Amino acid sequence: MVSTATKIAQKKFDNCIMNASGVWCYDEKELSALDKSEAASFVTKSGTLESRKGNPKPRYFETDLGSINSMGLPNQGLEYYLNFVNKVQEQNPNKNYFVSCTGFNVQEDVLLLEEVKKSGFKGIVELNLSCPNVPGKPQTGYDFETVDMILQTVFENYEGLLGVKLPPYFDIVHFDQMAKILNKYPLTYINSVNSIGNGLYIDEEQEKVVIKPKNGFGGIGGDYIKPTALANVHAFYQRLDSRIQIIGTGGIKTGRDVFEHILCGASMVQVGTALMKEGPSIFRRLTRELEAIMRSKGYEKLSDFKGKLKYMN
Ligand code: RRO
Repeated sequence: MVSTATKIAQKKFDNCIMNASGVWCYDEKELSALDKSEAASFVTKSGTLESRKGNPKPRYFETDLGSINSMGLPNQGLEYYLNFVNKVQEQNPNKNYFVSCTGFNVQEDVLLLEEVKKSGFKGIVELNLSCPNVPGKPQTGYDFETVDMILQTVFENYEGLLGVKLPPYFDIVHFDQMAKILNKYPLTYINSVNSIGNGLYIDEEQEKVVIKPKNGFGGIGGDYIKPTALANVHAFYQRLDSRIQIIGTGGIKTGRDVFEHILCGASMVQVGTALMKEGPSIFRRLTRELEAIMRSKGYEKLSDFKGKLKYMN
């Protein structure tokens, strides 16, 4: 018997595949569809203190190899997501859920987490430190001192289970520096990676950008980013204390991609662009494909291969 079950912070999930925040999680209708699918769980769109309309459309575009987006954090406000997830949690006491949130400064992060606490939410919070698309706001995850200060302040004020969504890093020194900061805090997990920020996709015939905000610059997802995502998952797997788990996100569209993320050290994986393209039925296909790979290799459970990437001598 092959099992794709996993645990995050001792909470059990009967599968290891779920949505990435921002995809199929904007409102109750989308979240309910995920809840009914074979996804292990769901995470909401990152909620802010007030609801937001986001950037002007078109703000998402699919390419053969992935996607580009500059959504600009459209969301219903954190309160909406907490109310919905708490309701779903009551109906499904054996499932575990994630709520994503993001403030525009550390004071807002603290207020958001107070709201989480007050709501009685029993799941896991994902603090998004890596939105690439709000004009004039740099990605927090690239400012190491600010990440350190935010985590210090957040953990002085919040005792629940909390992970962070990180941008991709591209330099070994940055993996070292960021891991040193992350290891100081009682994080439940890190999620690597958010989209690769500020790419540019061009319609060659029209000689024109394909999304309106920021003159066409946007976060890149899909096939383009799998090698970067795998590198980030594995770099942090090598450097983080084993108490901090890893959720792998980036370029997953087949069971093989899921397998590779887990081989690099992920305990759970999230699907963004491919979920957008295929819809929630993708979770059934990915699960069957992962099971087939595990069966063919004689693996029964994720721990048989998790983090066991081999190097050359
Ligand atoms: O809403 C967005 O534009 C967005 C966010 Br918050 C994020 O974290 N990652 C992304 O690719 N888009």
